[in-house]
Amino acid sequence: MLMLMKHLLTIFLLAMMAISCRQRAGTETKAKEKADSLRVEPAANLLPSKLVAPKAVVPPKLDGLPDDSCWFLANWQPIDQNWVGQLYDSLDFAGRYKVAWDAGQLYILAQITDDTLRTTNKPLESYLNDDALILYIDENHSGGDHQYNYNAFAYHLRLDDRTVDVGADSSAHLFPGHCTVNRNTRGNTTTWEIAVRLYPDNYKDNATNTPVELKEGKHIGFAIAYNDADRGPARDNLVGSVYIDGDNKNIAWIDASVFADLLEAK
Ligand SMILES: [Ca+2]
Ligand SMILES: [Ca+2]
Ligand SMILES: [Ca+2]
Ligand SMILES: [Ca+2]
Repeated sequence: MLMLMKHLLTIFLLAMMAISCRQRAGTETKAKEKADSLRVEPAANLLPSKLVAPKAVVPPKLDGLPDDSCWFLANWQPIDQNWVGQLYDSLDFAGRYKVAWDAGQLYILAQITDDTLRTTNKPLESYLNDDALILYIDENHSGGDHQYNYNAFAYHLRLDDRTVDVGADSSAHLFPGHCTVNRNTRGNTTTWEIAVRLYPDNYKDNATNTPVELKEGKHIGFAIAYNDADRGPARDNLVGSVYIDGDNKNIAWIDASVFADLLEAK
């Protein structure tokens, strides 16, 4: 009899423990659901910017003139998101761009209105304080951190024809040969025509790196911005092509997740 009671008591205690565990698990699930519902995702993730780039059957002639056949196929996209700086007007800065591609390179046409063009002969020290067109390129559209690595590139195309990005050693470096650039300035408007080779995230400094081949249906992460320096010692504005949520909008040089999803179409 005593054995039977002990047995029943054991079963009762085990049943109570099981019920308690289930209740606790349920409470944890509810707490997680509540936390998930309260979490505000970056708008860039909720509403990812999407771009479609046509294939350039004939590569554009990089002469700063927008009369190539691929530019008639591509749509203008705005550069109108003020990531850094005070309000500006359309005399101070206005910008728009188009993108096309072929197997070898990505092509960008940018039309930039800027009231004062300024550069120095110190590309590595002053690349943030001089006028520059910046291309943000994430070859495999992985998103994520690219601050001090080559998960993505942020090419600062300068008016002195040099290209600067931050390297894996966290210092600014020149990246000759990655971008071919030509410009044509009339009045306050400069037309930039650029070809870019896309390097994969296993890019190595001081080594032979092979650019990837582009093809129809491939997605890359892409954004473009203009670093507008006019008369002060530092830049006045950094104006980009993608909406960035939150107070700190100067994150495209760090986080490739804010780039637009660019599809290489027919
Ligand atoms: Ca041209
Ligand atoms: Ca300006
Ligand atoms: Ca990447
Ligand atoms: Ca300027």
